[in-house]
Amino acid sequence: MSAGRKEIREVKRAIHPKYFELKAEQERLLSRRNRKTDFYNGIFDRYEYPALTRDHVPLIWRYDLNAETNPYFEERLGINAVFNAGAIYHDHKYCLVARIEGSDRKSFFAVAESGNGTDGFRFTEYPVQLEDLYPEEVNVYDMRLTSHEDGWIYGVFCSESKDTSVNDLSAAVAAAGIVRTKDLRHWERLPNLVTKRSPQQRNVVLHPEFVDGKYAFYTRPMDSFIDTGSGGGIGFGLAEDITLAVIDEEKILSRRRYHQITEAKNGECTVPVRGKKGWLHIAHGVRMTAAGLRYVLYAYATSFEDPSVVIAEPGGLLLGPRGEERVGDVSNVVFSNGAILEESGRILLYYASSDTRVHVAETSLERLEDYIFHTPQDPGRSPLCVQQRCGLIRHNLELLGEDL
Ligand code: M1P
Repeated sequence: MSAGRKEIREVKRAIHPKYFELKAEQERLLSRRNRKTDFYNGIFDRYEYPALTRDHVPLIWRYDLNAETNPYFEERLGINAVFNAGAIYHDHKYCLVARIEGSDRKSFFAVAESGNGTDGFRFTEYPVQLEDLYPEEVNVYDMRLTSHEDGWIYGVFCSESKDTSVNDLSAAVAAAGIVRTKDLRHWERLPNLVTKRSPQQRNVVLHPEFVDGKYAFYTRPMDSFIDTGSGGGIGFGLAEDITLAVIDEEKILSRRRYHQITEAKNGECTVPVRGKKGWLHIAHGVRMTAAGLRYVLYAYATSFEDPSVVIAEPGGLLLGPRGEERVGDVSNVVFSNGAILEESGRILLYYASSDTRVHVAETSLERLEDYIFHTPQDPGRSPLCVQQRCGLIRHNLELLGEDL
């Protein structure tokens, strides 16, 4: 036997046999085809299997394969969850930049690619290795990807640091981090966004086009890390220079409202897409319940002339957690940071459930626009909601030719 062959055999012998068993199992998961469920509401279709879970994370990111140094084949660097993924169609592939949370509670980003956008997502070789610009930064998460008209793909994410100004161990400060790339492999980190009037920011999304020649951001002004406090909802602000982005003024466009789905807080989710009548937005709304915070997705539209002006705001939620989606690390949550609009008009919406896994739902530009412009607004009070529903019933009884 040649020396080279002997070496290969020895290296293989050093690999723990359990690796090959788990690898075959993972391969079955990664090659499993996804399909639409029977769920029907006319607005979107849900797919049966999550697009990404912690079980999709490569084994070589988690285990030391060496049988000598890892005789029990223990997971050395565990993964807790894979969720809140930014999404983009790039280089003929559907790409997600997922938030991966390690067992140590710190999150990082990794790119997963699929040929069809609904199944077969595989992580690329290494996680994203962000430039370490801020020594005080402890955690990063929730990247939104914007293909901007300036030619770059931007990633805007939450950069979290400990709040050292107060005597509270869990106090934190959230800011918007910014990176840019041309290939989803090499990332240039830019300074964090500065919002002069808001002490904290999360859920910041970059608009894909210049507005008045400036970079336009959807923001979420907050007084503190968890509570938005005086922050009235989703904000909008302009920055002259993306390499040193500063927003002087934020205008609130999608407001929090008492006894609506946005009462506790809300935030922009996906990068808005151009419809026929306006920019179509998907956001999340949060309310407090006896079981804790409940997160759902909602939609609205803004004007082409001024994307900070809301022109349609359907009442209620677009998508809420159902069945198994309700349970996870942070239960009763659906959250999204990414959707892909295909040339055909098909939209794939990637949403995470309960901060645990990533699902895919499908709609089209026409269907989403119809939903946004023709779903009635929330009338704000129960008696008005009853009137609204009775109006629909009368209309249908008339159509059916039945007694009113
Ligand atoms: O746990 C639910 C979500 O909580 C935060 O969102 P928001 O800032 O709107 O409260 C984020 O940490 C998000 O990642 C998480 O999914």
